[in-house]
Formats: sequence, C-alpha cells, structure tokens
Amino acid sequence: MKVLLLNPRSERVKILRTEYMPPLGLMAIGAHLKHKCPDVYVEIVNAELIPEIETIELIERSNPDILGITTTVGCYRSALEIAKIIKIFNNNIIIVLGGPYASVMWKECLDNRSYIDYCVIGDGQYPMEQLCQKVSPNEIKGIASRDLQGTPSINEPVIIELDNYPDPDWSLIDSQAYQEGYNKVYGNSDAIYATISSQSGCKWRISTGMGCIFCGLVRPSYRTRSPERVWTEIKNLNDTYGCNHFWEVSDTICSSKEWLQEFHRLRPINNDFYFRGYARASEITEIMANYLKEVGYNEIFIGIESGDNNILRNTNKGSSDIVNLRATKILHNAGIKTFASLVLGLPGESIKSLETTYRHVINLFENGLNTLSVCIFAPYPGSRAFDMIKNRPELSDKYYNQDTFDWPNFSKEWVQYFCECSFQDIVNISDKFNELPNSFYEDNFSYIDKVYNI
Ligand code: B12
Ligand code: SF4
Repeated sequence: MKVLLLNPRSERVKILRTEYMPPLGLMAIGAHLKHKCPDVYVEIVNAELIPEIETIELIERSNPDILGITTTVGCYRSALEIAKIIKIFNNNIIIVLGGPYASVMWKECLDNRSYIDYCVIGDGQYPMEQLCQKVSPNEIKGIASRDLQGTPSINEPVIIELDNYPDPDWSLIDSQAYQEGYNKVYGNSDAIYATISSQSGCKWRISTGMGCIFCGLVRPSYRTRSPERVWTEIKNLNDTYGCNHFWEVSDTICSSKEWLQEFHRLRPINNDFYFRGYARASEITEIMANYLKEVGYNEIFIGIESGDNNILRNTNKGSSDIVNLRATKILHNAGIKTFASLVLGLPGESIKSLETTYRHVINLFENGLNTLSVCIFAPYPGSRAFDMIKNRPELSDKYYNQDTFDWPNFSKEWVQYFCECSFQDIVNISDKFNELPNSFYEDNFSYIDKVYNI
C-alpha cells in the first residue's frame, strides 16, 4: 500500500513564509502511518517547491493507492484541480481531502466534487490509518463520505490526546530546501530552523463558542502535548539536524499558565534555543513574558486587529487598546520583539475607527512595537463572519451549497453589508499604514491569473 500526501500550490501571487514552512500536519500524519502501518509506504510532495507540471508527473509516476491532500482557503482550488486530473488518470486512487478548509466545507465539497472520495474532519492520523487498514469509511470516526443515495454525511471525530501521536517525521521532507528558504528571508547563517506545534485549539474560541469573529480554525478542544515531549522533540531536532531556532505554530502559546510554567521549568540548563510564536494580548503578563524570555522566545506575534474598542467588541476579540498597549510594553521590557497584525474591515469599521486604529498603531510603535502587518478582511469558512455573510438574505441563494468563492469580491460584499465605510476607504488607509517604517501589507487579494479546471 502506498500513500502520497500532497501540499498543493498556493493560489495567491505571494504567500509569505511558504518557502520555509514545511507541511507539519502532513509530516505528523506520515509519522503516524509509518508507526502504525509499517507496510505502508508514505511520501510527501510539496507543490510549492516544484514546477506545477512536475507535481502531476510525480503523482502519476508514484501511482499511490491513497492520495491525501491538505486544504486551506489559500489552496483549495489547486487541490481540486490536481484531484480531478489524478482521478481521470486512475479511477482507483482513493482521494482524501483534509486540513482546515475540508474540515469545515466537507458537505459542500462532497456535494459538488464527485472526484473527491472522502473528507477528513480534524486530526488526520487515525482516519488515514484506518483507511490504510481498509476499514469501511462509514465506520471511521472523523470521515465524511457519501451514503448510498450520494448524500454526504459525517462520522464525528473523536478527540485524541496529542501525546498519543508520534512527533512529525522530518525524514519525509527535504529539510535542507526549507532551510535555504529560511536563510533567503532571514539571512541568518547561525539559525538552523524548524517548526513545532505543542498545542492545538484556543481556549478563547472554545469558552466563547465562536472566538474572534474572523477565526477560521475550528478545533473542538484545547489540547497540549506534555512539556517533556516537546523538549524531547526539540532536542531530537537539534541532535539530528542541528536545529536551534523554532517557530512554534500553536494558536496561542500562553493559553495555559501551568503549561508554560512547566515548559519553563524543564528548559535545558545551558539553553541556547530560540523561539517565536503566537499569543493573545490579554494573556501577556509580566510573569508570562518572563517565562517566555527565559525559555528563549525572541519574538511574539499578536493579533491586535484594531485600535478601536467598538470594533474589538464587535469582533469578540476579548481585548482593548489598553490591553494591546500593555502587552506590547511588557514584551518590550522583557526584551521580546512584538509583531502585531491588523485586520481592516471588521464589523462596524468606519473612517473614524480606521483613524483611531492608525493613532493606536503609532502609539504602539512609540512603546516598543517592532513590526506591523496589515491585511484587509476576508471572511473565511469556519468563522462566524463567514456564516453572517453567507446567510445574509440578499446573498443566501447565491452562496447556497457553494464550496469555492471569489474572495476579493466576497470581501467587498462583506464591507458593503457590515462596514460603515467603503472598500476604497479601507484600501486608502491600508496604503497609509504601509508607509510606516517596519510595516507591510499582507496581500489577501492578488491571485495567480488562472482558470481552475475543477
Ligand atoms: C504554519 C501555518 C501556515 C504556513 C503553512 C506551511 C505549510 N506548508 O503547512 C504558511 C505560513 C505558509 C501559511 C500560509 C497560509 N495560511 Co496558514 N497557518 C499556519 C498555522 C499557524 C499552523 C499550521 C500547522 O502546521 N499546524 C500544526 C499541524 C500539526 O496541524 P494541521 O496543519 O492543522 O494538520 C492536522 C489536521 O488539520 C489534519 N490535516 C491537515 N492536512 C491534512 C491532509 C489530509 C489528507 C488529512 C487526512 C488530514 C489533514 O491532520 C493534521 C494532523 O493532525 C495555522 C494555524 C494553526 N495553529 O493550525 C494557520 C492556518 C492553517 N493558515 C490559514 C491561512 C488563512 C493561511 C493563508 C491563506 C494566509 C494568507 N493570508 O495568505 C496562507 C495559505 C497558504 C496555502 N498554501 O494555502 C488558516 C486557514 C483557515 C482556513 N479555513 O482555511 C489557519 C487555520 C489560521 C487561522 N487561524 O485561520 N500558513
Ligand atoms: S483568532 Fe486566535 S485568539 Fe481568536 S479565536 Fe482564533 S485562535 Fe483564538
């Protein structure tokens, strides 16, 4: 049995960080399959790193029994296009989609795309193991399939403790290729870099039922790996590849004070590892910043989103201008860089709120903020905002059962119905942010000019 796991090519013109962020989810599934099904041959292909035509040739040459493709909002149509070509090439290849997009859009996907056999919701490890063991899909938890009438239905996933999974398998990728991508961006020859994930889920999203209104990551529970396991993974990556800089991709690293305290307590005596990762502003206290610093964190990403408290309330962000400022000052005093991101066009956005946000950002820069990224809001599947726009009476027929979207247009419609300014006002102010030093525009709207045959 052969399984090929594919990270499809991004549909955007420029995606930050793709050249050095390996597909950790696929490496985790690959590790699990190698551990549980030793007879299964697993390979990972990252279409971001090879010319488009070669991806198809590689898959056809491999001719796997199962093709598993990861999906996000940035590569779903690329995933479908490859799946369709491969299904025509060999109808017997089982095609499975997983990842954040398919986890939410499984019903629409199975309704509209006959060449997709199954969608996996949430963790891919056990569903893929069971598919390899030829368990009937309608008995596999976490799989969505079609019934005899062709109607999609889902077998709800079970929540598995993260320590029950093996660490992602780095031997399945060419780690050197990602290191070269990292050096190209950071030019830091001392840094041998890896990504790790120690936690899954966000307490804020779970406790409030929806989290931030724009959040497209549906995870039913907050889970952590044990701090011992994470340090062991770090030391293994250091022993095997010399890794010393780690990008921690958990949704927020400060969700649990107890976890961070224990991770801090177990740090190596001569700790010369460096980390960067994500946190919520409201979770940053002096104590947490001190733990982070002593563990080796030198940069924290914070979604500040807006500087206007009404907008932050409408967004259910659970923070305020004061909280953002406090977090920036605390991190600065602890010697940790702050990388803040803004989202323009959140519910209720107006020229006044955009100006308030601009002043807030200037204040943050004066108080220790290091870098700012700015993007214009696009309501993605899995978020409350996506449901709000899709279910708008004027639009519900248009978007009924649709699995692909014209995102720039979708964003414009969002602004029309949920903001108090025009799309052009938002574009104008984003240009003004872009002129600030250490600020850059994260372009959500420039897509590769291509018609997808899906
Ligand atoms: C690292 C990261 C990236 C890296 C990706 C590197 C890579 N090749 O994987 C980079 C920086 C390139 C990136 C880019 C983008 N990202 Co990103 N990214 C993340 C982040 C922070 C971590 C992902 C990760 O590694 N998690 C850890 C692993 C272990 O979990 P996992 O990937 O979810 O995989 C598990 C399951 O999802 C499932 N699974 C995954 N794939 C598959 C495939 C199969 C076949 C199966 C069965 C199961 C399965 O099993 C895995 C193991 O349990 C997540 C947020 C998060 N905390 O997860 C956002 C996230 C995935 N990104 C997101 C977005 C929006 C983007 C961009 C569109 C951003 C932009 N403005 O351009 C681009 C799109 C890129 C693209 N090509 O599609 C969204 C996706 C939302 C959605 N509904 O689609 C997320 C969820 C952030 C969020 N909170 O909204 N991203
Ligand atoms: S955007 Fe971040 S803080 Fe907000 S609900 Fe999602 S993971 Fe949690």
